[in-house]
Amino acid sequence: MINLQKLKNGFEYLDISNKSAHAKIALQGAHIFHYAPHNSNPLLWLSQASDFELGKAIRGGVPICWPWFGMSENPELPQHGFARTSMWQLSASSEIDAHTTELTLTLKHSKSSLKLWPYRFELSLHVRVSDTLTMELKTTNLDEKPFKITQALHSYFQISDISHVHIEGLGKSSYFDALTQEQYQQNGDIEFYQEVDRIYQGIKHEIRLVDIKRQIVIKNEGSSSAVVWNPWIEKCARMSAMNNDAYRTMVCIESANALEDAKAIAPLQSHTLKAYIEVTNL
Ligand code: TA6
Repeated sequence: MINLQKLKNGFEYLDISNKSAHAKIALQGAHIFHYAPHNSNPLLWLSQASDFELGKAIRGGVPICWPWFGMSENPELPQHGFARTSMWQLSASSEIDAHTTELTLTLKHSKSSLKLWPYRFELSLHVRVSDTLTMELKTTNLDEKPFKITQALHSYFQISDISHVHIEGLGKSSYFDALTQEQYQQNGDIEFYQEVDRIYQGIKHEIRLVDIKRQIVIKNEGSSSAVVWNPWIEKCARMSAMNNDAYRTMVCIESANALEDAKAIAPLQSHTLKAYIEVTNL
């Protein structure tokens, strides 16, 4: 079942339920802010202090960072681009079977987008809600000139506690550390003892977020970079829409095209970034 819901302030989202899972997707930002297969607690973390306000990104779920990840060269432009605060359209939906629902949300260039980024485009997010979650973010260049994008499906995952989790699958990758602005080599699993904000590069394998009772597996296509982020104590206290202890129950593993994994897209060509997320109970 797909229901359009509206909060008192006008904020609209799609409530999707089938025999395998429950999900919620805001029309602003095509932002998935809840996903729970029926055999598991929610996979996505959502801040208890999150604002559901028009023009402000939800803190949690899967913000879409596009057409740039992080800061643009022009510091006056919004961090992580404008897609996450733009209003998208539901362009297709289908209940494939009792266990599977598919939807497509679309964003096109507009007068306001052209002021921020001077290209005509179509961006679509195809979502498959079932016992796994699949997101396909397709960028099509509708302009006469080529353009280059960096992007991320900035997934916030719900965890039992930051001291109980580790990340497998990035053990042989190099990464750019956004905190020191230096390049390092990862050796072994990632554990968290301090703020982590890294762009892993040259990724060829699936990534596993291992918690006490479950493991979340992330498989990406059209991407060779992934961001791992936890703000830790001080940054968490400074962050908007985040309680002081929120860093304990979330970690971001973001399916990305960042740094040298940026994508140049020629006129009338497309690029698709795909993330496939599943949970297994341990
Ligand atoms: O992906 C990591 C990151 O770029 C961090 O540096 C960080 O502050 C964060 O995303 C959240 O950004 P936001 O713009 O949503 O506050």
